[in-house]
Amino acid sequence: MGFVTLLVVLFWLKTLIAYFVDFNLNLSDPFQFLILLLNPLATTILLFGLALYFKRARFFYPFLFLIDILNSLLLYINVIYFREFTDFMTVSTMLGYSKVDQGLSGSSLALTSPHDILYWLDLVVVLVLLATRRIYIDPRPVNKRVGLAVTSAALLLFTANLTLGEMDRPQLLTRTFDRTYVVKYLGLDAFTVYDGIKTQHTSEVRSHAKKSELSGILKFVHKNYAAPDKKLYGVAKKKNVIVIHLESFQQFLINKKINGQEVTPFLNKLYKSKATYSFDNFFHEVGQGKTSDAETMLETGTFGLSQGSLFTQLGNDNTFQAAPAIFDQAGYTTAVFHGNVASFWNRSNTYKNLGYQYFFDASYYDTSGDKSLGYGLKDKLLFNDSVKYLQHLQQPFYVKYLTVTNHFPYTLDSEDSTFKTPNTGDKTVDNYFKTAHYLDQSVKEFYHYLNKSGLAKNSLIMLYGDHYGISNSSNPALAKVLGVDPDDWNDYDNAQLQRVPLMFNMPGYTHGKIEHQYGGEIDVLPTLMHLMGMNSKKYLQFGTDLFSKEHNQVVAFRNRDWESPDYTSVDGTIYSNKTQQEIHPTKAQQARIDKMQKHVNQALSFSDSLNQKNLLRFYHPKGFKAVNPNHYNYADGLEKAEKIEKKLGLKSTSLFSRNRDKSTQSWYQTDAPELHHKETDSNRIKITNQDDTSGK
Ligand code: GP9
Ligand code: MN
Repeated sequence: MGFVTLLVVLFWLKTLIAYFVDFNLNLSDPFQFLILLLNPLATTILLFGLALYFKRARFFYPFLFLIDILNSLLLYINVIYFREFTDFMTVSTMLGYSKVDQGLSGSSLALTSPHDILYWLDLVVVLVLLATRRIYIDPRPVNKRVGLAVTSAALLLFTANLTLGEMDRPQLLTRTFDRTYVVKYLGLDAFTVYDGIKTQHTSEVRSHAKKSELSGILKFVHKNYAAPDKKLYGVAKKKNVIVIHLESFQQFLINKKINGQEVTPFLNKLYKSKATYSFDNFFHEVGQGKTSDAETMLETGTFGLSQGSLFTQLGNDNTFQAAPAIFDQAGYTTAVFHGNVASFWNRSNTYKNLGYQYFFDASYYDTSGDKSLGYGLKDKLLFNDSVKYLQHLQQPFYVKYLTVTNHFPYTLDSEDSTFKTPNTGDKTVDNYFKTAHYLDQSVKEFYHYLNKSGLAKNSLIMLYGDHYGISNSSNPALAKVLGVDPDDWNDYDNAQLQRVPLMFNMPGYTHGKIEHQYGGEIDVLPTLMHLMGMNSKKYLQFGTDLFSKEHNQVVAFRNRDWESPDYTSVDGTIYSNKTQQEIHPTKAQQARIDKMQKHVNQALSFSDSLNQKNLLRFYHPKGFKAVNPNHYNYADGLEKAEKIEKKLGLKSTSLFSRNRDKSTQSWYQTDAPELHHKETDSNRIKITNQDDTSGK
């Protein structure tokens, strides 16, 4: 027992060295610190304790040593891997399956560091002590019950650990937004086992998949296809596409006033502008993958998964025929601007499979001091600080801005806002209006630049809210602001609040209006493609063009609830949208309802099967070139863009070239106070770029 304890303690200390010296785990509070201190213990005791089941010393000692060596090896390869990729090694990387994780570049020797000796020293010292009999080999067998007791204690400790983790991060394992989080809360061993089980499951599903399984999906998709409205097909042909992702932004914010002040005056203007097609019955359809689910639908035309995030679970390996690649092959430059770390939602890997040429993540911006909040660079700075990259991209481009400031818990530094919040008694609800107001100002500043630079008139700007910002549990508090009695609040009301904005703004256009048809995020890609004059028919997309006369107005939610112009279905209960009351359907109504439910079930399960089994690898739309993720590297984006600019010379269409090789930054006006803050060493997020191997 003493010997096992000694090795456990030594291994625990080594793990803490890795946690605090080598891994960037970004601890935000003392509670997380406590969990981190504890989390290596449970699995180490569990594994090392197995040795106690061996009665004979000649098995006990070698087994214990072997476990220690293997576990040290796992820890150490992760230390090395982290130094290069700022991520943990997944099982599929270890087994060499993954398409996007390149091997360690250069010599791994360059990635070692003098203190690495500490990862092995304990084993050497203990061996020497054993050999020189300073540690005495005890031949007496341990009682079997001791082994059982230790195993049970370890399992109990693990349960406690998991509970603490879930308390701090609900749905830690089901959502898995970032590998770092799992290691931070549960430790490296638990992460590896968890990841191994998932990998095994995915690869099993895939290896059994056959090309023939595509045929049912193809039939469903073809039957659903909705032909474009001829008047709108190609209205934005050859224009730039600028996607503005409005984080956690719900439709009720549009035209809302608090204490007599408009919350989002600029977006309200865009919303009713003649240059904009806006939608007032448009719903988000995300599941646990939240932002990444919205991205999945918008980029691929397929749904997120029923559990967790497609980006994290399948993003490394899946075959996609997605917007970035489609635009790329139509001659567009494609890029994402996002002020959070690239590993979040596994974007750095997934974007390569989607075919994004550039990813300007947190490592491209000064996020120090007050310039960022928990999810990254503040929006006003994101738009302003992206100009230096945007202006070097060749036009036409398809670019996406992922904002973050309007994100739970909706805190903002006092210098960023004077907006007077309501007083509902729920801090989340109150502050939501403040950060939404900030987001509105950020977009307004960006538009000023778009107009000044002339980009506006050459672009289609698509704005959308990715998902709710106020969860159902806070909706009763919100009800007061919406002028509804909180006591009358029910599931029907929750469902109605899942509306988010969708706007296609084309400065200079004059036929825009507010559209009332029902639709959801799954419908965006075919709609956008048709506006751009791109045929969507050959792609496997699960939504339909919102402007088409044949557009299907049944909106599928990830949990199989749905929304339609007449009815709302929540958990099997049907409400009439007209009376807002539960109905008990007649036979004829029931038949219609069943038909809608069947459509929803089929769409979701066909989409899941397509993605889970990676069936697009068997599908080859004519003229579409398969994406090779290894062609993309997201380090040195600016250098890459400038090189292309130089090569093209007079033919370069970047803003910078068009402005006679002068920066356009001075056209940008922002009142962000942080602009004048010096760069400091403190940072609210940890920035790293996985593709940057220069060691800068
Ligand atoms: C983080 C951001 C937030 O990078 O996209 O994601 P969410 O928590 O909304 O899914
Ligand atoms: Mn989001």
